[in-house]
Amino acid sequence: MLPAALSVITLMMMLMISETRGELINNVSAAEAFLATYNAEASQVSNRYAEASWTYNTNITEYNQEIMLKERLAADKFSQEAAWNASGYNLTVMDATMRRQFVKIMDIGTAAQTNETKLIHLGQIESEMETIYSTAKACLAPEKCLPLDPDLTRIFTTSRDYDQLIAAWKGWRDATGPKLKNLYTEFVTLSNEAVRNLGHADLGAYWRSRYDTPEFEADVQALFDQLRPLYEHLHAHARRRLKTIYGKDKFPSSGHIPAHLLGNMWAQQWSSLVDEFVPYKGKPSLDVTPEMVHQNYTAEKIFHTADNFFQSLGMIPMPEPFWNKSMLKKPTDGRDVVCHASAWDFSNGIDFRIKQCTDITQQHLETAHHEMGHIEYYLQYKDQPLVFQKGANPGFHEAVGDVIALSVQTPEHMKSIGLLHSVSNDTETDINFLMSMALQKIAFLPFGFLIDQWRWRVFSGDTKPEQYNEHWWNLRCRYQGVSAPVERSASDFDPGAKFHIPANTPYIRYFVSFVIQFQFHKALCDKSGYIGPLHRCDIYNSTEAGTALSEMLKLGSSKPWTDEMQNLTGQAKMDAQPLMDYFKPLLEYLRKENGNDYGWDPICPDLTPTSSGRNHGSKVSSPLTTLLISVYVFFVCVFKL
Ligand code: X8Z
Ligand code: ZN
Repeated sequence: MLPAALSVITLMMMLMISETRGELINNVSAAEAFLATYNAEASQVSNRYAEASWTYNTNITEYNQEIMLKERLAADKFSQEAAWNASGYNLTVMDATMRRQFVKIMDIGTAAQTNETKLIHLGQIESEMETIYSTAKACLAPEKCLPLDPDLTRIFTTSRDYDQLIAAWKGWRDATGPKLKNLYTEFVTLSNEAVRNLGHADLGAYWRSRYDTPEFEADVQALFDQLRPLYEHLHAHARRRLKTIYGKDKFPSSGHIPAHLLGNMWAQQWSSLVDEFVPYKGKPSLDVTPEMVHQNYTAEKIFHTADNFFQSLGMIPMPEPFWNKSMLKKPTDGRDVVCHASAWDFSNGIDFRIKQCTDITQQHLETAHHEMGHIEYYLQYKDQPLVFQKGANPGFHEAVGDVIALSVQTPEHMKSIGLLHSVSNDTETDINFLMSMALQKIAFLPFGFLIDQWRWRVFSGDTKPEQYNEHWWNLRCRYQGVSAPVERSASDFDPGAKFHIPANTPYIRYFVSFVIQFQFHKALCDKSGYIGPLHRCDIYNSTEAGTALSEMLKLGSSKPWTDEMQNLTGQAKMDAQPLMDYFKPLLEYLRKENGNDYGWDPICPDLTPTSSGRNHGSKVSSPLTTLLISVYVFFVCVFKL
């Protein structure tokens, strides 16, 4: 009988690969020897690819791209061969841990493209897209072309000039999307073809398989629906405040917020508008950026602050090579680099690095903790077999640093590290603080949810290339309640203006992380002995919390994530309740403030020049709405209802 832990996909993989094989190897000692050799060789292959990729990421040149692609091909071929060899072993005679390793060795993703020309081409397309994104500059005027980091980002965080923000918003999309669209279409075809060799329906199905949950799509949809009221009420508050800054005439009657007004290139997190959005403006500011600048914070100091927190929990300090080899600042020697922050594991147990174009801001302080969370995970699971050197699921990896940052950002903690001067203990300060956290955490939810809603449909073929941009905006309008500030067309490719699309990084992991990090936070606060409202908990110095977190991180992906969730939190499922509990006082405040003034039309406003007024759109734009109104008018006129 086959063990229950073998998924359908695994079985298909085994069948497809072993179709042409003879007898399977039943000898468990031989399987053990295979794993030992695999681990040693795979670490070396992975290390070489990581080195070449780092060189390219920190110095984008054609030459470095070529070397990186050579190593990627070597790694892909190694994976193919290992998968083939692993498929010769009989999984049914193994214990669960050994079998789990074999299954993971066979699950090689797009490396399963057996046509070498296509495999090489896929690598080229992916690196080409990353180069286009990371070297793009938005031209705000003929002589004024600016990179995303730090220039355009600074415009978004500091400018309140409606037209300048439009120029930056449109300029960035013009500089990225159109150059990426055809490459992306080709990328979709090639990657789908590759993962179909493993029995996955398409690349989206392959990505979702990392969560090992048959109902994963329904689960995330249910979480999103549960959290939707929080976002709707935050959105209404933001819209009201923005109308006072920019004027009501700049807002469509559909209820959407123009996407360039939320302090962020993608309207994904609204923290830079905290001073505009706090309910009680008379209280001291919670934005610590000016204080960081005043105290001459450096990138190094930011990362030492983060390291200090991990150490206070008794967790593993950043090792020496981290401090010597990381790229913590954007180079000033004219080199092009991939500025989007990332954390690197060189698969040799000693070399771990962060690459971040750190700016001295509160947001970068938070990102530094986020990235260091990845490194802490790498350090904790470094002694696991290579295939288990991964997060329990991708959302777990994204959550580690954020959990730490939830404590760091409490006003009491900020005061203890000298970044806030006074912290009063009143309800108004509390609500202001919750608003600042909501701009980071709640504002993000629909964005984190929708990116892969879009991609899953692109990969499945439901969304065709000519519908890419239209479907993107359908989701942005429906879920985020934001609309394009200028007319868009099918030749635009606005998803390409967000790093994770050209870089091919799955995104639902962040939505998952934003939910489960509150589950983790609650569990760790309990372990630390904290009693009180969740949003005021700071686990600093709690070795009980640190030990519990380390125990989980050490396991890597060796156990199902549900077991790890159960161990830490006492329940096996993703659960939005701790997030709801954290923000409960804010939701109560917002419900009162908003009354019935919240929500938006799910359909995008009409932006064509013929529609009434500039950027006004209309709430009655859908044919269905028009029909309903006509029927209503008919009944009113005829029957005098
Ligand atoms: O990409 C990231 C991290 C690297 S894993 C900086 N994040 C997402 C984003 O920037 O879009 C963290 C939050 C969401
Ligand atoms: Zn991350």
